[in-house]
Amino acid sequence: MNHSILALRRGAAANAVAVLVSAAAMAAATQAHALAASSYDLINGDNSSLGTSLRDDSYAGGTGNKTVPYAALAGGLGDLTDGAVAPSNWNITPGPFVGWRDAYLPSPTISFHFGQDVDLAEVRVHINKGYSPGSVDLTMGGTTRHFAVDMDVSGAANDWVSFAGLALSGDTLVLRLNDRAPEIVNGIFLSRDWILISEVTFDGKVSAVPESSTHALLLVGLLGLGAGQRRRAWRGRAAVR
Ligand SMILES: [Ca+2]
Ligand SMILES: [Ca+2]
Repeated sequence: MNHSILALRRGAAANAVAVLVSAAAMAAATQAHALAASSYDLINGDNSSLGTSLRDDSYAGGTGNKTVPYAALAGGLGDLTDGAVAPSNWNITPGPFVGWRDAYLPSPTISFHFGQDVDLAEVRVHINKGYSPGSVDLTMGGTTRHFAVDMDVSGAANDWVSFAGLALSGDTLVLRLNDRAPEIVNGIFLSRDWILISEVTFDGKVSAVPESSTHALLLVGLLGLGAGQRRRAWRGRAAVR
């Protein structure tokens, strides 16, 4: 009688461990973290009025000529995902920026590919504050989220804007940077005739798959615990005899 209670307690403990293992595995799979795009497509940036490059200078791994303004670039990665954020204004550090003139491309659209289905929670865009879009549209899996962009233009030239609470799922994100009308801010005329950005980052997780390897591993773990319980229960009975 005593050993069967003991075995039962051991079984309960093993089940508790299994539940903990399961919760830990689920948490690891479901927590949002930085997601990397596998490639992106865009219309290349332009050269500045100073003749410096506001093109996607580091674009590689895809098709299109990165040295030609407004050339179609596809299938590669470049300035927008290289981890480098413009440290200063475009006339001092033009290289990190990709910029488009509204006379040629007022609302540039960039398609980011993830290579698998992801659940996207947040997108951050690093922007030159004097040349920001008026708003953005984020489209994924047939759903579009619209956000106004309102950046304080005082202080440093660059900052980032977070678009959070997206709850978008799919394998491709289309980011549309909408044209901004000229305006006067704090008595300063802002022509808004360019949009300049230097980096785009993503937060989310890979979408859940029904037959995941995590579940298969958990099943193996549970079977192993069951075998251990049976062995211990048998040893308990042998010792009492
Ligand atoms: Ca960058
Ligand atoms: Ca550049």
